[in-house]
Amino acid sequence: MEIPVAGETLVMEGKMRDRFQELETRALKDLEAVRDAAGLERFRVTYLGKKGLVTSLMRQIGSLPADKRPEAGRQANLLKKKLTERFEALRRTLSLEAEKGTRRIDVTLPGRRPELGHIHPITQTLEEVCDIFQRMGFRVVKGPNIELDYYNFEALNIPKDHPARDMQDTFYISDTLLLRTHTSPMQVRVMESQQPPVSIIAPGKVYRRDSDVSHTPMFHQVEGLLVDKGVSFSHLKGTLTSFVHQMFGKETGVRFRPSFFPFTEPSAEVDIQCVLCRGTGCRTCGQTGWLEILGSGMVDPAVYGFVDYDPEVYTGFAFGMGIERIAMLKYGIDDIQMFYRNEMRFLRQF
Ligand code: 2NL
Repeated sequence: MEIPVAGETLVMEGKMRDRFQELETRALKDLEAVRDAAGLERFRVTYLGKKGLVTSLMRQIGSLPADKRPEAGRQANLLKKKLTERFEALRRTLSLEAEKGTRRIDVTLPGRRPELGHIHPITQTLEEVCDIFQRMGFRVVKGPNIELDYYNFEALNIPKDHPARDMQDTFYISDTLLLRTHTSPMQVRVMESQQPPVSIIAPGKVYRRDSDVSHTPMFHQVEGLLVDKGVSFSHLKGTLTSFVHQMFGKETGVRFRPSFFPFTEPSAEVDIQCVLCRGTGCRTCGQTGWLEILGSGMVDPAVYGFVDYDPEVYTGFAFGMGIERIAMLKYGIDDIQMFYRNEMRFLRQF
């Protein structure tokens, strides 16, 4: 570019004024072409910096005749002020535009929702099981987690020396108090308080001294009891088959396998066709094609003796299931401890 060279002797006022005019025109044209911070800085160095063109032109004023200097000085100051103002104005505009690019708000985006709490998968499963039985006419009863030894064991035909009472399995609080190991005690309390007909389910927490990959010291159970005149094993089969079909789908196969419980006779365990391999055999079902999901049986007449029901008049069936196990099968989870690690990434999925 054509620039007035520092040190060149300028004698004529007219020539000096032309140079100011020429510099201003060029500077404003250059400034107009500036698009970003880098261009702005180049402009500042070229014109306004210590070694810039405006400064160098100002230095030349000293070599003018004394009577021309004041006017030339005024011109120079005006030029510097004008360019500085335009430069600052453009700098503000550019920095606003840069900010727009990074901090622009897109008002069309959906808002960020606050994370809501939700029902734990075990509670969801517990409620689903209860809903199914409630629709079949069972009434929900709840009771204390700390129970009398009498309701938890004695009245359920589990006498003092029975292996199920082992210190290994039960959290005892005192000689007579314990953390309930099943929810049956509540059903005994109901039978004690009313004569048949009775049809109830007892959901809730139960406790056993067990903790490993397949056991937690606290887990959830739903137990059911139905006592009336003329209740038979076919009522048990029909009720539990209907439950399985509602819980796992009506195409799911069901089988009843002889078993033993101290409080039922006869007793049966209920298996469902493996939900993973659909009965062909896999790791989860131990190649059998079947999964055990609940225990059941006809209420042992010995139990009626404790609650003053006449075993010659009434019969009934009862069942019990672990909710963690049902939830694991339903959602395909292979580690029971997952339910109690409180990992949000796990829990959020339900
Ligand atoms: C299981 C097996 C069962 C019962 C629970 C019961 C309750 C009363 C009388 C008779 Cl009051 N029986 N409950 C009966 C059979 C099996 O549970 O595997 N639970 C997880």
